[in-house]
Amino acid sequence: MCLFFFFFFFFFFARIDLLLRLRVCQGFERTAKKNFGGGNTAWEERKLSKYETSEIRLVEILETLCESSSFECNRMVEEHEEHFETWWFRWKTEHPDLFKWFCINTIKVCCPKGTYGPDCNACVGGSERPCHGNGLCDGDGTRGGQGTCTCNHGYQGELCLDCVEGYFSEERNDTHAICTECHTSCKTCAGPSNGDCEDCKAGWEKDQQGACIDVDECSAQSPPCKEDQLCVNTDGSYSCKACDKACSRCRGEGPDQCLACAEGYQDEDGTCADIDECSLPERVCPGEHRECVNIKGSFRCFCSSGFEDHGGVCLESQETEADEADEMHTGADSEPTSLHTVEHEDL
Ligand SMILES: *[C@@H]1O[C@H](CO)[C@@H](O)[C@H](O)[C@H]1NC(C)=O
Ligand SMILES: [Ca+2]
Repeated sequence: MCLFFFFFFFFFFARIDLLLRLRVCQGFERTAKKNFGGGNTAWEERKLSKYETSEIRLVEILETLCESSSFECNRMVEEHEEHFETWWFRWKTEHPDLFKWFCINTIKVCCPKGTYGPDCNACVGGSERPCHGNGLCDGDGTRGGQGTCTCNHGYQGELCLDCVEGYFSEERNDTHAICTECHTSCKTCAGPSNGDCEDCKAGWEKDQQGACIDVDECSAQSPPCKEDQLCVNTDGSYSCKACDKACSRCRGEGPDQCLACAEGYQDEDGTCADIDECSLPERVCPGEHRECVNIKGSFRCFCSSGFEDHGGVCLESQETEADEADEMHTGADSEPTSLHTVEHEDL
């Protein structure tokens, strides 16, 4: 009869339902422990009184087993009310752990910790320390899964006793393994320091003592950055930073670290400074009614107030004053830029 119930249960209820029950049961474990022992001494002390062993008390407790919002949990408790009654009046002294009695042994939706599958077999590595303490057992505590291990970071192998590349074995026997990360400079290693590297990672090389040290890419024969960039060496790598815009080549940050000045700048006491083209003896904005504005690294030409550009010539404006500002043009590159914008640019 019991066997019949077992098969009925497993073959006539959908698998989804089983997963749902498992979830409910796992949540149920906490409340069951809280209400029925697992160190609940208050209950232990009071359980001999008439009230504490009464059906009224059972009903009260069943009402607190589920969150009122959990439809699935309440449905399951209702569905198995008889089981709870049986346990309450017959088994709770012998099997005080309701979760174990109900979820694992009676309705069989869970397995004890460290076991998995329909028959609650021990996980790989044993039920005491599944995966030798270095991984997760597939299906642990459920009636499903394969019992195989997904190893924690740093560990590998069916038994999670081997170290992955970049980790070394600190301790190892048939049942215990501790894998520790190598020094950041090592690709593979036998110990924790950079002197314990077997191979260096890219960006590191062995020194005369055999320890992995940073490669200074910036001092190489042909440095890796562009001509107008500053090369910055870092541990295991390097970076390229744009030089100050006053420099065309540089040895550091700032306009005083230029090796050569950029166009529109000139050396003044060791610093590359902007050239004020507008104050050069030679006029850079030729033509009548044309004015010059100096900007950093360059300059702009535009027609004077009340004039506008017509094919490179500044002619008296025919439009109202309000429009004039918008209509003013720059000279040399003849980009339509208003005076307003020019005045704010880098000045
Ligand atoms: C393996 O190592 C662990 C931890 O060092 C130790 O507790 C255990 O007894 C060892 N087992 C064997 C078989 O040597
Ligand atoms: Ca480097």
